[in-house]
Amino acid sequence: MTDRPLFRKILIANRGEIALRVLRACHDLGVRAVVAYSDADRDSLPVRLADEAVCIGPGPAARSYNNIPAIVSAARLTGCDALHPGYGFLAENAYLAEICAQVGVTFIGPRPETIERMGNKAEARKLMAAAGVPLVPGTPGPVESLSEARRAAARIGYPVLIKAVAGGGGRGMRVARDEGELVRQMPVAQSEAQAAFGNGEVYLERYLERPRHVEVQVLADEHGRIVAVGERDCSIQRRHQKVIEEAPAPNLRPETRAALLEAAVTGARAAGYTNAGTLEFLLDSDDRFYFMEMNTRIQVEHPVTEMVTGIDLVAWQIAIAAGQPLTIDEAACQPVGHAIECRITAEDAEADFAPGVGRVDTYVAPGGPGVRVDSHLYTGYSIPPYYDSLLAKIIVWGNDRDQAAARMERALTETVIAGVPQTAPFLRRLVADPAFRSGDVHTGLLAERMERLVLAGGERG
Ligand code: MV4
Repeated sequence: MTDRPLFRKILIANRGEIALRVLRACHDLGVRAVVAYSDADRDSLPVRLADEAVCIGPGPAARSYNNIPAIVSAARLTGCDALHPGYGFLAENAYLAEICAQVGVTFIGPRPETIERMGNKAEARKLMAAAGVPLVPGTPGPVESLSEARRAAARIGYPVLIKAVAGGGGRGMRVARDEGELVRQMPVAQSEAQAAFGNGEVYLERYLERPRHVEVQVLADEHGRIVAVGERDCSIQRRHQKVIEEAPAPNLRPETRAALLEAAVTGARAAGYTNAGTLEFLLDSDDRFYFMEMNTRIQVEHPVTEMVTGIDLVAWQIAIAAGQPLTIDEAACQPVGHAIECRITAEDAEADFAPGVGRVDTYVAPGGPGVRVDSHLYTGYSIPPYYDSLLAKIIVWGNDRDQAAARMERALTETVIAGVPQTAPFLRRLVADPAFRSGDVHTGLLAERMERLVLAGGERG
């Protein structure tokens, strides 16, 4: 990268650990940064460490972190020539990207049309199918009648999954294991979809039993160069929230991995993609993979990819947005060792993960060889009630998966977060669980092991 700063000043339109992560990338690159914050985040670490900070509104996100006029005004008034949206909030809002372009602020992300196109999940699937990226066998669009559903299910093969066209995040899905179940479940699924999403349309897919969630990180510059930086396994989820992520994906055959990364590059190219993005796939027990959706932002779990490649993904987001050419190749993306991330949240694992707020009376972060902590916590910090419950991401690196897991157990044991409920003790039991240690991970694992993980409650604290 060059001597001249990539940008004069970047507005960070986010909060918490990701605001801090982006701020650190700015400082590593020699770019000044302004943190846009809500009243509730006035005393936060990213505000304290920023070169400048600007208040954009009251605590509720609708009036601050999701308020496009307030954010774009903040960028203009502080003389920023670029904006980083982080993840969540407006990170995948095509209007924000469009308005930034109109007022001469570079949006650090893909083009507005790309965000829009990938945000429409049906259109994204169509585009990927046309590019030759595999999809789960299913109906191309909504099924109108019961007889159409029966014909389609017979062609797809049972079990089938009935999915709401307007659904997402796992909501509005029903399994039918035979034609009798299909006939019974179709009307239920349709009326549920109508009630939940205001759209009763459903489509069918072959139901994959206990699939894995494997996603591919891509970087694409504005000169046509696209690389797959590697894959992450994010199968350890609770109610569609990721809990543990790792790179590389364990027990993946080299030829499957190569085909997956190639499919991701093909998909990103077909989408005309630029900047950092992630293609999500489901992987079945026969190692077949199927495209699910594309995320047009930096993701929470990006550090595991950084730990095994040494590539700074956020710095590349900024460099790409400044028009720099991508100078990394497939060889630079070969993973070295293994990385695992645990998300510590302010939830009570013994009380069905009820969220808590309040003051962090003591915070002691883990450290030592191979440990990275991405967190905005400090002793005395008060968790505001308005936002998500993520407190800290512990990311560890090891020569292999066993060493990484052992280090994660150590790091979680060292971690002290007192005064609020927090999931570090739960995560330590999960990382120690033989089902996780086996590497035979899948999206049903956490639910299957939950009973023994929360019953081992004597180790709290
Ligand atoms: C599936 C599936 C099995 N078969 N589709 C859940 C969220 C949504 N975006 C896709 N999801 C699933 N789709 C077929 N045809 C299982 C899931 C699924 C899942 C996927 C990814 C990560 C965690 C999951 C947990 C339960 C179910």
